[in-house]
Amino acid sequence: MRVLVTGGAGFIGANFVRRTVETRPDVDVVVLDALTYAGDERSLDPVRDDRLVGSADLVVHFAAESHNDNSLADPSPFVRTNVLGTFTLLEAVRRHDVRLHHVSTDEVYGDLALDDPGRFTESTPYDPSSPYSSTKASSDLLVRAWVRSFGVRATISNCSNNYGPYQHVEKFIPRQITNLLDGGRPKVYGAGQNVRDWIHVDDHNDAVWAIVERGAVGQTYLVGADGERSNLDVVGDLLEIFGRDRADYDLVADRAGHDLRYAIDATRLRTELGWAPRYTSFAEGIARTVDWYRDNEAWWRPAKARTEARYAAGGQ
Ligand code: TDX
Repeated sequence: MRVLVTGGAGFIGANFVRRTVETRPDVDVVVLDALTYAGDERSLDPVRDDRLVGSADLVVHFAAESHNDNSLADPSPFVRTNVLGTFTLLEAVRRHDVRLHHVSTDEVYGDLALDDPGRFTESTPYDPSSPYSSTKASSDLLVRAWVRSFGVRATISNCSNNYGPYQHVEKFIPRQITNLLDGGRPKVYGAGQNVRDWIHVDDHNDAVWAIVERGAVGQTYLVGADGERSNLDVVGDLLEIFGRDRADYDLVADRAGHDLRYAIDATRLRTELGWAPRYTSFAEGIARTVDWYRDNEAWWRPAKARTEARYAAGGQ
């Protein structure tokens, strides 16, 4: 089998590629990636001449602009990459009748109240809040329309917050780990009460393979590992790993429109496809992630200073 992975140099895509190459010797992987920080639709230019898609049995579409804070500062690359990029890919898989898996986010469903007993399911109405999540929601809707109108063989997954190795230092967990490695303090938006539903990136990518191999074309699957934690809980755990006081963090300016809580009900994925997460202990997963950042400073160091300078300019 030959798989084309868009965004294969990004966080989740790169973990998908590494894991696939390590565990599935029968699969050939081709990566299509802009190889710059700022993804843009040109990352999918090669698709337009069809050679890459035409020679693939499967396309897994990770390529996206993914950071909410960046989407607030400048939404335009999000529209180009997430909406036009997905459209471009859909037209290519349609022409060549190639199976597509589209990787998306739980943020398309908006947010939940802290005390809401409910969680997101596949039938929760779309209600995105940010420029980022609205462009991901748009891309999901394009995929659904191409399935219905043109018979494109596609599936969609909407996953909760990922953590693990190779995540950019702009994101919450790597930012705090690298601050702590530098002897600094975690920076928490608002009052730190926001809740995210954390899943290890390997568990997410195992779910992607389960959907590709056993999922129903046209279906959407929510991916989550029952990992709800407040941002203050996460920061407290990280501080403890570093032998620091759990209260040794700074509260900084809140994100505009900041989603309060995400929570995934992954019953369909678990019961219909038999998927289960292997990282059931957040404490263990996060400790291994801290070790990875400690051992791989050369990977994250180049982006750290400019990322922090950007946050500092915004009071964060
Ligand atoms: O320094 C920070 N301090 C802080 O308190 C940063 C960077 C974030 N936060 C908060 C904001 C969120 O409540 O931590 C939480 C997580 O923030 P992010 O890592 O920016 O993730 P989030 O906005 O939840 O979106 C992530 O999960 C869904 C990914 O970035 C998205 O691409 C994915 O779709």
